[in-house]
Amino acid sequence: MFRPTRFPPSLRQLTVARTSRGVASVTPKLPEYPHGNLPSSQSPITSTMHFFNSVMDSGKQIPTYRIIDGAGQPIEGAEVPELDRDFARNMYENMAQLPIIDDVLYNLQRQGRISFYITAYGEEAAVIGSAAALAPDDEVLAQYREAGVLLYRGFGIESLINQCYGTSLDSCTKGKQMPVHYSSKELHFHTISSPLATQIPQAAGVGFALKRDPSRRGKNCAVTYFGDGAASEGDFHAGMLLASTIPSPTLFIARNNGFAISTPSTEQYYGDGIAARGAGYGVHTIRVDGNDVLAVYSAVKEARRRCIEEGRAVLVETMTYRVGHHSTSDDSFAYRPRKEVEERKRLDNPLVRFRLFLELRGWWSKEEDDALKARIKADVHAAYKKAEALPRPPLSEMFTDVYGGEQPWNLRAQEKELKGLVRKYGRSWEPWKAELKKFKGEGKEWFD
Ligand SMILES: Cc1ncc(C[n+]2csc(CCOP(=O)(O)OP(=O)(O)O)c2C)c(N)n1
Repeated sequence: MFRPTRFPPSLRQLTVARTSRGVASVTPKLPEYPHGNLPSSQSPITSTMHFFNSVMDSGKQIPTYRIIDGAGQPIEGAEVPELDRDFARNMYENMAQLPIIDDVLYNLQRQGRISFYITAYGEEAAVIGSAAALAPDDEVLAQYREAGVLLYRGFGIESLINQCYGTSLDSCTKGKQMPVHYSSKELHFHTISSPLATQIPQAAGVGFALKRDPSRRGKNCAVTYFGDGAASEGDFHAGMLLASTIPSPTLFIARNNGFAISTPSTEQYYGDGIAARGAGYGVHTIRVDGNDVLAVYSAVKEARRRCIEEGRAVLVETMTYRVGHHSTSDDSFAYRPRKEVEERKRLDNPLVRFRLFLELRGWWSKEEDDALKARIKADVHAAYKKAEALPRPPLSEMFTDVYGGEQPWNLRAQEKELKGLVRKYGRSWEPWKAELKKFKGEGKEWFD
C-alpha cells in the first residue's frame, strides 16, 4: 500500500550559529520555502498544481540577442563590442569571400568537375562571427557548412579547392573524403564526417580531454557546430548530457537555418527551438540573431569565456536562414517557394548588414568592396584551374592515414586485393589504363 512519506524539515531551515566562545547553538530560521523541499533536490514543495512547457517565466519564447539592425545601426540599448578597424574589416572580408567561393564551386559541380558541394549562403555571419570569437587553437568539430571557420584560420582557398577536387595537394584528406569534408590538424579542425551529429558527443569528449590536459586546461575549449536537423539526433542529447554531467569546456553552436534538407525546423521540434533544451541540461544558453555578425561574435566570445573559466558547456543557438539549396544533390524549390528565398535574401542579408555598419564608421567603401570581390574571384579561378591540372594522390596512399597507428587487418586485405586486380588488369584493360593515369605516379609503384 502506498503511504505518503513525511520528510523532515529541510536542513536549510536550520542554521548553526557559533558563539564567540565556539559553543554551537541551533537557531531556528524562517524556512526558505514554506513547505520545505525534497531531500534529494532544491525543488520547493508546492500545493499548486502547475504544468509548464516553456523555460521562460513569462511563457514566451527565449529572446534573440541582436546588436545591429538591417541598416547596420545598433539597436536601442545594444552594446557594440569593441572592435578595431582591421579586425572588423578582416571579419567582413572573410564573410564576403564565402559566397564568391560558393558560386564558383557550385557551378564546377554542375559542370561535373567535382562530385558534390555544399554552400553557406546566408550563414556567413553565423560562421565567421563565431570563428572570430574563438582562439585559433580551440578544437573545432564542425558539421559541413562551416568552411569559413577554416578559412578564417588561414586554410586558404587553394587548400579548400584541392580537397574538393581530391588532388595530390589535398593534404587534409588525401582524396579519401567527399568534397567539403575538410580537415586540418594544424588548424585544430577535426575531419568532417557525413553521418549527422557524430561530432557532437565527440566534442564533449574533446572538451573533457582538454580539461584533463594541464597545458590546455583553462586555455582552450572544444567547439561543435551543428544544424537544427542534427540537433534532432540522439547524439545531440548524448553530447549535451555528457558535457553537462561530466563537466567540460565544450561550446555547442547550433546553426538553426530553418531546414534539415526539406524538413523545416518547425517540424524538428514543438518546443522553443534548440535553446530551450540547454536549460534542461543545466547549460548556459543564449539565442542570437545569426545574421548579425556582431551579435554572434559577442555572444560566442562571452560563451567561450564562460566555457573556459567555469570549465562547463555553453549552448549558442544562432537563428539564420539557409538561402541556398541544401547541397548540390537538392533542389529546394521543390519544397519551398522561390519567392520566400528571394525575400529572405533581400530583407535580411548578413553581409549587407555588416557592410553598412562598416560604411557608417568610414571603415569600408564601395571601391574596396569591388576590389575585394574581384580579387577573390581571381584567386578562386586560379586555384581551381591549378587543381584541375593536378593528379590524384598516389594510388599507394589510398589505404594509408585512414586510422592513426597500425593499419587494421581489413584495410590490409582490401589493399592486397586491389593491388592484385590493378596488376592483373591495369595495363591491359582500357578503362583501368585510363583511370590509372589520373593518379600521381600512375600507380607504377604497384607494378614494381
Ligand atoms: C545520421 C544521418 N542521417 C541522415 C543524413 C542525411 N542528411 C545529410 S544532411 C541532412 C540535414 C541536416 O540538416 P541540419 O542539421 O539542419 O543542417 P543544415 O544542412 O541545415 O546545415 C540530412 C538529413 C545523414 N547524413 N546522417
